[in-house]
Amino acid sequence: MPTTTHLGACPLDCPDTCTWQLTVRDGRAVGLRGDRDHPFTRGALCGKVNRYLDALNGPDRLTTPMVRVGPKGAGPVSFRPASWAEATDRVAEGLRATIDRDGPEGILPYYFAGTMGLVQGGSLGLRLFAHLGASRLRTTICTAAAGAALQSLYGGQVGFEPESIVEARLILLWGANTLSTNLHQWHFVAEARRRGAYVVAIDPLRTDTATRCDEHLAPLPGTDAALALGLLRCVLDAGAADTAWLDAHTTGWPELRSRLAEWPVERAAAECGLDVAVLRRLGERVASTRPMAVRVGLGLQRHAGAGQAVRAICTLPLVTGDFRYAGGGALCMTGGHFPVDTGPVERPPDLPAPRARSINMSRLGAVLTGEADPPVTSLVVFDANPAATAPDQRRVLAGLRRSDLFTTVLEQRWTDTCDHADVVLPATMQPEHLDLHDSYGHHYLTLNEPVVTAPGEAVPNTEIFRRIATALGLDHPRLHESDEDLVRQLLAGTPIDLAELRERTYVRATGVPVGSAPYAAGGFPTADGRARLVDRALRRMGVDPLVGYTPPVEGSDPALAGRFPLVLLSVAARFFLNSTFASQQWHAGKMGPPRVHLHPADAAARGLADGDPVRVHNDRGEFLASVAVDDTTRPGVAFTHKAYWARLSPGGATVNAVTPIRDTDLGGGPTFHDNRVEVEPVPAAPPPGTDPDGGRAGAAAVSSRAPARTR
Ligand SMILES: Nc1nc2c(c(=O)[nH]1)N[C@H]1C(S)=C(S)[C@@H](COP(=O)(O)OP(=O)(O)OC[C@H]3O[C@@H](n4cnc5c(=O)[nH]c(N)nc54)[C@H](O)[C@@H]3O)O[C@H]1N2
Ligand SMILES: Nc1nc2c(c(=O)[nH]1)N[C@H]1C(S)=C(S)[C@@H](COP(=O)(O)OP(=O)(O)OC[C@H]3O[C@@H](n4cnc5c(=O)[nH]c(N)nc54)[C@H](O)[C@@H]3O)O[C@H]1N2
Ligand code: SF4
Ligand SMILES: [Mo]
Repeated sequence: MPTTTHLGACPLDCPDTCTWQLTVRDGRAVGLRGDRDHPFTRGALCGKVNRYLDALNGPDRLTTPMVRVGPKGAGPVSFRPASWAEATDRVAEGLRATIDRDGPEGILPYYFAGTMGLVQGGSLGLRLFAHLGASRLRTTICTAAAGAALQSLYGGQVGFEPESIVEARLILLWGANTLSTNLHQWHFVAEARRRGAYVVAIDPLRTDTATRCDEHLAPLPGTDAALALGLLRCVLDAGAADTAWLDAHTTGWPELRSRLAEWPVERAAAECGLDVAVLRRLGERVASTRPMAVRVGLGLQRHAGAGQAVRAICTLPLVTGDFRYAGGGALCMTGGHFPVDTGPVERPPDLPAPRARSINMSRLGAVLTGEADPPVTSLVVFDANPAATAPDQRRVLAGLRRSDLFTTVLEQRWTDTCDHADVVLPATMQPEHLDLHDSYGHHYLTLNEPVVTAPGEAVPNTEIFRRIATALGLDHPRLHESDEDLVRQLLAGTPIDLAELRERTYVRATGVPVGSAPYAAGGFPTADGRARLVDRALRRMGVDPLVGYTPPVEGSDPALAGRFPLVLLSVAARFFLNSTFASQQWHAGKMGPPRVHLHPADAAARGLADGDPVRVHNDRGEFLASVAVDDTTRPGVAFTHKAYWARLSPGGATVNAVTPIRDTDLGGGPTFHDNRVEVEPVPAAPPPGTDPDGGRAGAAAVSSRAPARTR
């Protein structure tokens, strides 16, 4: 049987957006590897995606529409298969009932980055919901705080060119677990190091990445802005502020310089729980080493003061003048460099779309349990699994179980969210559909074409939305355009054409060459080209216009600390991608059951030994895990991994049972890590595997002796 190979894009929510090479035999994918020629992928995929075919070819793919015939929340037993016609008629009926009773704003589309593709990720679905007048979703769950901070400071999601980091002499990996979440960036960091760069990790946890750096600083969670202000003070005191560059290319340096008078190194160190000498030594290094590259992670923004934190961190290289040099400056996300404008594709000017309210996705649990007026009575979920990933899970699940809520879920496999649906519609996976990908970690645009046969009746999201439009009797041509039409429209404002992309699969899509210093002479995408250390527009949002420090809320609350002494971080898992893969046998086996890592002092204070089953709880809820006792964290700080599935977890709850619904200072992002808990032993219970839904008894299932470090 002939085999063929095809290049395509990894669709997952990861900054690396790899180009992969798929081997296909008889319409079925039989091999997958990284493209050797791609400058960022460099021939390798990550461990989790090396096993992507398990998920693609797995027996758990959804192959037919399903409609609910039993109670909500009971799982697949409550459903029966249905034809596409019956299922989409039901969806149309549900949406119409909401429109008639509550108005179109009673409909809420809930979606995120299950695929990063610009076609399957939003496009036609957003058109349909805009045309209906449905509530608009503010997609805040990941990058809202950093996005707002970067918009304010630099005028957009821009920074140094990531491959150029090889030129840097000092690299700060700030709140970034590069080896786990941005693997392909590591090659360029390692190359810089070979050329003599000094690499520092700034992370409350001693991650694998931190252990591979020259130095690791472990600040208290949520105190990064104080750390950045302390470092800025060192730079000022050393006479190393690049005042000529600041005068020419920024606004607000005189005000910031005055503010630094309030930030002696001693104050900053005390706020961050760091040794003064350590902070001062890093400050001296920052003052004296050019170029410096600050690679900012996304995880550090899940704190109350995240907006100010990202502003302060990204101010550091402005003051040192590092944007003068190739490989110098800061980089959090590269999206702002891409020429693709999704706006006209999501809201074509010739498609009528009434004004509608916006709803913050990070508040889903509150929105579904009373916060929205008029209420949301129709929810359409795609490219997301909120039952596992949204904060305050108890409220999310209570909302999803409302009998007056009509929920449609588009999915590839049965998730916790599907458990609560009225209709589940089977969607294709990446090798089965057409898509176009920009990236938030490099500068290449990638095309992905369908090369294998979808299982059963699964179709792309776009086709599902076309079918729903038809069932609603909506025949505007904009709602029925093909995926190829959509790709052409996405490319319209760019110099790239589809024929070229078809030939080459990926092209460098920005005007920023490798080895360049794009902001050496300012030219930031602000109105006047200057970076804004002061931004008066922030006053209206109740945020200090000047770069400063917003302390954590729960993290620094002494009363709460009495009852819930531990700050709990829930970080990315190496073998999952958010909740994707958490139901796959190989991936779940690599991660093991949920664990909560404690410093030996915190474990001893609670009489806990490695492997003990525990209950992690606060006023919002609880979840079960086993304890890992190691020195990867500091006293008072615990951590676990995000995005296990409730249904597959002991006690039927995950870490999001304890995380809060509370907005970040800027952008309305979630504050998963600004979260206090207590950890206590649970009694030994029946042998593992007896009853996965059996409440606390299930804790035995997680009582495994865990290896010390697993990230
Ligand atoms: N393997 C894998 N890769 C992923 C993902 C995944 O789930 N698994 N998720 C993808 C997604 S959606 C995202 S958003 C990115 C996230 O990418 P990262 O930001 O790299 O990942 P996180 O683990 O969320 O956070 C990074 C580090 O920030 C640290 N941190 C937490 N709070 C603070 C703080 O207050 N200050 C500082 N300095 N550090 C802090 C955490 O301890 C953690 O080690 O990764 C993407 N890549
Ligand atoms: N406690 C805690 N929780 C967190 C975080 C944290 O740090 N701590 N991090 C947050 C972050 S950074 C993020 S980005 C969110 C992510 O939250 P979600 O966006 O909900 O991420 P996933 O869990 O990966 O869910 C993606 C779903 O989309 C589906 N999917 C993929 N491709 C397609 C497609 O083409 N069509 C359809 N219909 N479905 C598709 C996948 O099967 C998967 O179930 O989670 C957040 N949750
Ligand atoms: S998840 Fe990230 S690192 Fe892994 S293959 Fe996909 S893009 Fe590459
Ligand atoms: Mo994310």
